[in-house]
Amino acid sequence: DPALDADALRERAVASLITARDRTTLLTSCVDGPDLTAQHSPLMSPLVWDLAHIGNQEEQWLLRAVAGQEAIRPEIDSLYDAFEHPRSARPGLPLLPPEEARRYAADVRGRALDVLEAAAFHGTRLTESGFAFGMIAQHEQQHDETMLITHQLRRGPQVLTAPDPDPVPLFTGASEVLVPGGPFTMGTSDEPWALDNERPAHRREVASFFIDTTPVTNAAYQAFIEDGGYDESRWWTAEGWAHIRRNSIRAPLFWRRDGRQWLRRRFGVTEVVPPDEPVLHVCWYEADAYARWAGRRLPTEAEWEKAARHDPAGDRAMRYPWGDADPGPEHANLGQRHLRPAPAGSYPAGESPLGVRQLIGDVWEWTASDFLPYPGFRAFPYKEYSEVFFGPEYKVLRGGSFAVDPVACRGTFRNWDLPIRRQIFSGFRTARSEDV
Ligand code: AVJ
Ligand code: FE
Repeated sequence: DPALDADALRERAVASLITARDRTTLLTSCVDGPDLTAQHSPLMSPLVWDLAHIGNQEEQWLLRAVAGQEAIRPEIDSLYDAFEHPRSARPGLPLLPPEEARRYAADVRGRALDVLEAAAFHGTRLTESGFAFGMIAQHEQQHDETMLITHQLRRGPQVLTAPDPDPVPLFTGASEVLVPGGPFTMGTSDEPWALDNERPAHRREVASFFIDTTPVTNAAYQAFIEDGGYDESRWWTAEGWAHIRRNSIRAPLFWRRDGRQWLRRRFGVTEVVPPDEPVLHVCWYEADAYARWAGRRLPTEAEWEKAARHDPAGDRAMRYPWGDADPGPEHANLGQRHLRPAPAGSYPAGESPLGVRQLIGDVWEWTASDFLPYPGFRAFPYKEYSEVFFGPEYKVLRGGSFAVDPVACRGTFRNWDLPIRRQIFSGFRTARSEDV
């Protein structure tokens, strides 16, 4: 019944937009005005920029592109165009002050819900299955992750709290599994809200390889540090070695040595680095060097996706490691429900058929691969989402972090960043070829 489908899509779109706005509201109301307009790091926008940018993107896509409405405030478009002004320059712009930014985003949202109420979910690629609404919910959630990064970089007392993940017994399963070689289906052509870079589905040949059953832990990473990992150029690529020397990098971001132990700052609180938790805030160069030190390597993006989606029993590409069901709290640490990764070995209900855990949630996982288009890629609906970033400068991250909402996380979802970046919620797992 197509009418029922439309109701279900409308409900899903409304719920996704509301969940995103609740998160945005929390992240922009837990600090006061000066903290919203301040720049907490040159790597980040002022929070008040993200807030109005969220509203502006929603206005451009849901009100203007989908519904054909006139611009509410055409003069502000350029202020919130990410390509016109680098993040470091945004505090100097005549941005909407916090109250005005809030009102603007709320005004757009009110009108967008009216558009959604009347929307048909077919006819154009933008409205097919509610794509534009899903895209905008994902966009807001991506900025909610960005704003959480800003909160992590901000100096000052704790303003955000969340319960810790449930403790689990120390993981004692196999440390790696063999993923048998052969073709699998990478990417998707039928996930309605998948973004352009995840498309289309295509066959890939992947040789047999071993992959870690859990992300690399702080304890394992500390062993690399204690073994002099940051002092030996042989573990590093030439660029990686130059980068860590030039910037005196000797540990993950936010870590500080205190006698014999490591401390880290996390959302305004200093704590002992928890040994069993996946390592967080490492750049691609650090992940790559650790893997080489361990006699291993980072998985390629195709290997990661095969480990996460391939069902060897049915030669079928699943939406998630556990199957096709939407992520629930039993599957993965997503949605800023917790403000830290869960211990390695958590979420047995979320493991893949071969027994790989925590592929989804907890930490973004660096892969060996550059961010490139799939065969048959078509930019949609705008080149600036993915296409302008394709090339060797950006490395792909997979799987999402604790800060990512389920709406913006799938077995096919692709994230990317520069190999020097580590303010992001990034970790990794390692792999090795079968014949090595
Ligand atoms: C996909 C996370 C790299 O934050 O730069 C937000 C997402 N694109 N607004 C980013 C995005 C436009 C993007 N990443
Ligand atoms: Fe954006």
